[in-house]
Amino acid sequence: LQVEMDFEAVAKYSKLHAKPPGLTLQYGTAGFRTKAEDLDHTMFCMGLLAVLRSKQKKSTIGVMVTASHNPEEDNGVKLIDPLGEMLAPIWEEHATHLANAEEHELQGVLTDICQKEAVDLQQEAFIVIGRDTRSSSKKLSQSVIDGVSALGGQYQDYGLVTTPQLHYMVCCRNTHGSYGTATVEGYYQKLSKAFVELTMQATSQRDGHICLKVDCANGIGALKLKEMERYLPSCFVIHFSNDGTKGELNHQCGADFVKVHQKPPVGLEMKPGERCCSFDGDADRIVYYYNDPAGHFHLLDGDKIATVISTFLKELLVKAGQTLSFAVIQTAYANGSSTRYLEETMKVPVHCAKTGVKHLHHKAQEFDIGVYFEANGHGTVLFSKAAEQKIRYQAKEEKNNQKREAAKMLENTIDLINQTIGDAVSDMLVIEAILVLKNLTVQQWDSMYTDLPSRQLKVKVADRRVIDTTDAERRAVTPPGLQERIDELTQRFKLARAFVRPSGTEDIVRVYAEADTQENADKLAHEVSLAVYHIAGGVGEQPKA
Ligand code: G16
Repeated sequence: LQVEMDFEAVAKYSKLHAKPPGLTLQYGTAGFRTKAEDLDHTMFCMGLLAVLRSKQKKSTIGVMVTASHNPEEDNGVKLIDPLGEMLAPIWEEHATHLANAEEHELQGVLTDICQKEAVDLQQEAFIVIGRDTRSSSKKLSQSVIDGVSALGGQYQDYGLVTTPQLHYMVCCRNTHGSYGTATVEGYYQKLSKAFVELTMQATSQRDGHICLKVDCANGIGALKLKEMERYLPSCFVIHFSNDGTKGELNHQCGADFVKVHQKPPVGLEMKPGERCCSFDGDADRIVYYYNDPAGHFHLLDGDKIATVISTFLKELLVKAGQTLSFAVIQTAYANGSSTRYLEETMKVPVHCAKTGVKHLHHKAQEFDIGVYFEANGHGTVLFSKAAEQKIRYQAKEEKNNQKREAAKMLENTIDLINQTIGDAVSDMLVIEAILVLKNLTVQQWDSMYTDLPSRQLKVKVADRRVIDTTDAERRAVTPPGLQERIDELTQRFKLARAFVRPSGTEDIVRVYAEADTQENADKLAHEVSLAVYHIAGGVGEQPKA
């Protein structure tokens, strides 16, 4: 170590953020998440850790205070790595060690991380901080700031921002502005400019109007989309629901509620055929939906979003004459019909990753163009540096008009997409642009393929870590007997598939089932929940049909 760490400052600050006795937390699917009242100490530790990571990478690191889709009383923290991506796995382990260290162990754990990771303590550290609209977030972000200050880090507090906006800021700062300007205005300007340029290329602008109902989950998405509205063309009319003026965050609304319950959020009235979408609590997920004339609800989830975006991109690549490697990354939750459609009809390679965008993101980086979406609406598109250069060059230099136009559209799409992470606002603009450009109604988009009926359930168990999975979470290896029982149950239904996995954001086990009819999917999901309850140590009431 080149210089000593100021342990006195750490000790002084850490006394103000004492660890709740007996609390152990794990850096989960998207950071730490639990009851807000237990998180003060963890937040302080993440301030400390962000400084070490920043010094090691000689880059700006982000700390976002949010529990995204969880209820209002929860909170959490996500760390953001230099290019706006999720924290590297080995640092997740450091995060867990540090957060769980007792007061007298802090110094040792910090020193250990510095040694293992060759952190140069003389290096300056810069941290950007953001938070969602939860009532606990302001105070918790102050705890992060104390952690940053204790190790002498510099910081900028962006205050209320969506999670993807903070990812964007980190990337802008570390690319010295080449990704964009690191302000919320910079974000609005970049996206709206790309959106206008892209949609200008539409030959068949329906009636020229884009009309969309947006359920903002009573979260940060409402504030930020309202701010952005004035940057969008006036023909883009947004009707806000659950904008935080009265309802509770994520309560009977938002992307997670709509996806899991397969029904519209409260507070949003739908006329047949009207295009609607829901964000989640920190606006990194989006799902679309509409009611048909018979009043049936239709959900267009992350799988349908991945499909329409892939179709659009593939068509443009053909028009531009670009041969770039292309793949779609899904998780075990992807509807079987979507995978079949992508592979068999579109002839696109599909890969299955573990839940958590960090896993999908990583896999998507292996291709020139990697489209990744979780069924819950969390996803984006990644373009390799080489692919981006080729497209930008062609958009400028190509002599053939048709090819150049296609390349320009690809270029605008690159600029419209938030490549750092799934982003509800950016994804929404991409989808709206595609629908205009392809002159598609939401029903036409929906009819690309028909989802297999599915059901998701949650089961409470004493310790969800007893369930261990393999094969991208599609099979359970422990506890003994559970997978055998799931296989046995699945065999009883047609076109059936089911799996279970411990959630990394809530203290529950998730159950997923699909089958030929809704009744069968419901039955299978229920039977599997009972298996989890009995074999994996269920607590409380036995799951009801
Ligand atoms: C987070 C992750 C997502 C994941 C979701 C649920 O979303 O970013 O990738 O799908 O949690 O994870 P789990 O099933 O492990 O609870 P968010 O929107 O809550 O940050």
